[in-house]
Amino acid sequence: MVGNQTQTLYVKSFFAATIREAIEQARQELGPDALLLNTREAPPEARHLGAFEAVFGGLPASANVSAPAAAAPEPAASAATVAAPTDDLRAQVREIRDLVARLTPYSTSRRGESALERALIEAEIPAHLAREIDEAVRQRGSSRSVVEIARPRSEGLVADTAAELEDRIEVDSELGRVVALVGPPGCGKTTMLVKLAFTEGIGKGRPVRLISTDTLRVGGADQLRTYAAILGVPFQAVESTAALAQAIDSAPPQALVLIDTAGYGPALFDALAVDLARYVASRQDIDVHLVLTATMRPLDMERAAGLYGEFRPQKLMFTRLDETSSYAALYCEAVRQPRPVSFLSAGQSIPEDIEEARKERLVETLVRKLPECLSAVA
Ligand SMILES: Nc1nc2c(ncn2[C@@H]2O[C@H](COP(=O)(O)OP(=O)(O)OP(=O)(O)O)[C@@H](O)[C@H]2O)c(=O)[nH]1
Ligand SMILES: [Mg+2]
Repeated sequence: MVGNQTQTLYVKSFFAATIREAIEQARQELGPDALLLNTREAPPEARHLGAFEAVFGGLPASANVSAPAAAAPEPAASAATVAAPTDDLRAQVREIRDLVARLTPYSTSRRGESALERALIEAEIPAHLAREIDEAVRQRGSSRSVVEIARPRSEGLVADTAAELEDRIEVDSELGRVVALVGPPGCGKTTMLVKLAFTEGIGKGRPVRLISTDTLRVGGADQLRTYAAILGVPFQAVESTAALAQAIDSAPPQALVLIDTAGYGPALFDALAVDLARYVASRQDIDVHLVLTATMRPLDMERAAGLYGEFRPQKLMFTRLDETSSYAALYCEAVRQPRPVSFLSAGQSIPEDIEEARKERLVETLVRKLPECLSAVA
């Protein structure tokens, strides 16, 4: 292993029995900022130093290179080249790093799209978001150390993409004292509410109060009334916002108050839900969660979110994760909103099928599909 430097840009060769060893030596000596410029079999005149050569470039500030600035070049057989004509060498180094990153699988451009971008689209991520994620992953790639860049394609790219996907969403399973679930008909509000009563109330030794505002439909409140009886917790069906206010305010301060609402489609929402929505939105102490199903099409999710936006939900819940093999739609809705995801449901069993939202879980199907999608578009 030999080399020399100027005070500006240096280029240095490392020789070893394998390329990996040469890169590791370079990393130890030069640190993570040095750039891998080339690897090759060692030329005959340097073969005695090692079978392979890894050529690195960088700025002296980032390297532990001991030769003085004016050191004379070493003999040709083992010497590295020196070059550095411009003032803005840091910019040059960045450029070279980007170039190296572009030569790696972070972007294997064809028809203007990168492989990752096309793989994300294949995994049902909309084109504009796929492009943004691809760009961000490329940035991550270009700021990685050369050794990491040199890692096999799948490891680095999938790990960077998973990290980028996770960074774009929030999770928060902290419940307020008073919680209301709102959302389209049949999305799983009542079922989720009962699961919460079990796990977040009774399971944690906390008193629970169940309230249903679903009193316009015949038998609307009966399901929750029955569960309240099974759980042995107080239940109240309220027919007006005044009655709702009274029910909330009369609950003990330490109680978890869970409010169920009826689901209304666009045709009935204005007539039947707006008063309740305005009241709920006006109360700062109500923690409103919008419940959507993982099986909804992205546009339908967006429309439902628009309609139920009247309630000013602070968080999102997703149900029916068990009924789909792709979480792309729910992931994109969580990114689009952007509101934290609180709880997930992947089945009908009460209380088993509830889980606190975790980022890895929300990107799980996308990350699992990625290697397959990458090889499909390669
Ligand atoms: N497969 C599956 N079914 C679910 C899940 N969550 C709820 N369900 C089922 O979906 C159906 C509707 O659930 P509800 O809790 O009554 O839905 P809702 O939002 O209260 O319905 P409305 O009050 O009519 O608006 C029930 O049969 C539930 O068992 C889930 O995560 N997976
Ligand atoms: Mg219901």
